Amino acid sequence: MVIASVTAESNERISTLEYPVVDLSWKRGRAAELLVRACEEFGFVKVVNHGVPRSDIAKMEAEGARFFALPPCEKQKAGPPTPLGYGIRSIGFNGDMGELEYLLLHSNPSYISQKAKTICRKDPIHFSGVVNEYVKQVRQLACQLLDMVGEGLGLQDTRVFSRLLQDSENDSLVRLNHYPPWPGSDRAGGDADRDPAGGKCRDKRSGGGRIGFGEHSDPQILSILRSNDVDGLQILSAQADDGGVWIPVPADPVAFYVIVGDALQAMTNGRLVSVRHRAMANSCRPRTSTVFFGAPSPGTRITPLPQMIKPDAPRRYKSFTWAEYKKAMYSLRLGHNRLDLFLAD
Ligand code: GA4
Repeated sequence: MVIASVTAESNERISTLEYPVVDLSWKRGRAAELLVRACEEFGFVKVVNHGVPRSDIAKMEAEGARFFALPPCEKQKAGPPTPLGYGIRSIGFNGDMGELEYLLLHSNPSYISQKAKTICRKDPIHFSGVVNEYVKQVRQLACQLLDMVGEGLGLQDTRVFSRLLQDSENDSLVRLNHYPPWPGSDRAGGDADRDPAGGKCRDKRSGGGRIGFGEHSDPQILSILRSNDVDGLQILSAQADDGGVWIPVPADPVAFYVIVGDALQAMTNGRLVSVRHRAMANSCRPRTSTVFFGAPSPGTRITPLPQMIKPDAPRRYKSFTWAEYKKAMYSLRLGHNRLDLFLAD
């Protein structure tokens, strides 16, 4: 695994932090091994040479930009979030707030074509075509990565994870986020400010600042994220001494970022970890991101795979359905460690 490093500045210190990168043009066995290591150590990996056509990415980005540029009253027609739909600042049902607006959609084509009528009234067929193609490509990437995880873990049934995302009843979602520019970012005391040398806008890499989407883990199996060229994503590295350090992950619009979700942590009996992460909204330029959340069908039972339970790795989680997990997550705050509710006795 290639380890990329970033230098983070905060008021207290300057440190070099690392995150893993896997190139899908590497030999499959080697890439699978390194992918598993990244998911064990970080629960996160940047993936390059992923094979998703640039044109599909560009079309999806253009649809997001078109929607978020609409007047507020037009965007509201696709809301309020139930949790699906258009939302602004409010996240979930329990008072979580962030500096963003978003479209949260089910990945099912019939849902998308229905919802497209409120999102893109001029050409709903074009909108749903673009989203469906993007979802198809990114789901394929998620399945390829999950098969590699199955191989890297040495499972006999290497498709055990990807099958869940291919189920016709799968509950996968797609989310378009728009983090507005921060007008305060050029003022003294702002977390992002003007570069004194060039007068250009720059992002500071860590420390305080404006939260776009607060600290959380993703509940699903695997999330596939990409963004425009504006920084903001941070992952929490578990460190024994100070309870974790925020690692800023520099934006790379041609890469995808892979995030292990709670369901994959449970199925691997804690061997792969669902990474806590957040999005900062510190830049004087708008940040946009698109996330595919790969989830099983509501009735699927999430349970540690028997091969993952060993004398030195006793069973850590109870068995629960995805519907039960969703019920729990929507009754809790964003930052809750919800998987802890399902620890084995
Ligand atoms: C976090 C990951 C995904 O964005 C999401 C979020 C969901 C929502 O925005 O509706 C949740 C959050 C996320 C976890 C806890 C609950 C549900 C907001 C919230 C407070 C779409 C998801 O699946 O879980």
